[in-house]
Amino acid sequence: MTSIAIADEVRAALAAGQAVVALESTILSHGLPPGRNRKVAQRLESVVREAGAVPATIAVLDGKVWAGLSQAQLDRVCDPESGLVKLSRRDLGPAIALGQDGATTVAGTAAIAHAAGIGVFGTGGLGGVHLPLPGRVTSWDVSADLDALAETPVLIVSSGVKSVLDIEATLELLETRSVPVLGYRTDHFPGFYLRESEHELSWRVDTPAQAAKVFAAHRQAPGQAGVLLANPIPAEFEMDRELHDRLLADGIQLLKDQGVQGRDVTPVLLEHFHTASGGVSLDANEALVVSNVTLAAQVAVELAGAES
Ligand code: PSU
Ligand code: MN
Repeated sequence: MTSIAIADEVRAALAAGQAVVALESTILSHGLPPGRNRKVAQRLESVVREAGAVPATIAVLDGKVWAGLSQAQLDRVCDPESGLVKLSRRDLGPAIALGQDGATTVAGTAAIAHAAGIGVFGTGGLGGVHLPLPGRVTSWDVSADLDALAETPVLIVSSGVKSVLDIEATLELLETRSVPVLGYRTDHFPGFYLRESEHELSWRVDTPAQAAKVFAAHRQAPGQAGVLLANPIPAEFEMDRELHDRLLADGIQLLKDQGVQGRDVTPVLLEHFHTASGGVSLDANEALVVSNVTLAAQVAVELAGAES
């Protein structure tokens, strides 16, 4: 792996065996509107600190990979004028070689976090398996987030996958790729804007300490896979199911009408939800990512305590 510029505070925490939490930047640059994204960036770093861990937001700036960003760097990531590209794991080489600015997805962030020695990562929604295009039986749009999870021994906290995805296929693939999925205080896989999907999970944990214990044992077991800790959106921010289903149906139609494909699908769909719901989905998105990042920090603190 290329050299990573690790912020001083992050480096010191890692050297001392203290808790560190990786945060992605695509949710900031491509998942949330300008202005709001900067506030969320600040809030995520604050909740990590309040839980006793050090935040390491990950991005590529001027072709350099960063783990831990300054305030000015966060400004840059959140400014649409900066024109950051969305970087999945495969895009890291080109972005570095060509000296570009880019925001890392879950796949890109997980790879960099692991290379930097950071084991825990909190985010909003994980990429997954898309529904097939009209006329097709299977979809070839499968997020590289799933492969990254299968090949990177990190623990990722998320509230499930976006509602436009095929949840059943996503969970099947995670099973095939030997990624354990733990429900946090739930027996069902969460539905991102909704607390529950109909899909049952094999494993459940009820405390950060239990999650840390599972992750520690998992790392000792054979294989390189990560762990997915699935944390439902806080109850008071769960979206009304009817509104959700209507936005989803309209969103899918919009993607079809505009011929949106590939890496643009997620940002276009999120933007549709945010505008068409009058900001309800935006509040939901912020609440769930704050909750996930808080839980990630609590798990990281437990892990650091167990290892010291
Ligand atoms: N889901 C969200 N918000 C996001 C993303 C997903 O609700 O911002 C971002 C994450 O960075 C995730 C990426 O890793 O989209 C997945 O994109 P794709 O499906 O193109 O792999
Ligand atoms: Mn995709």
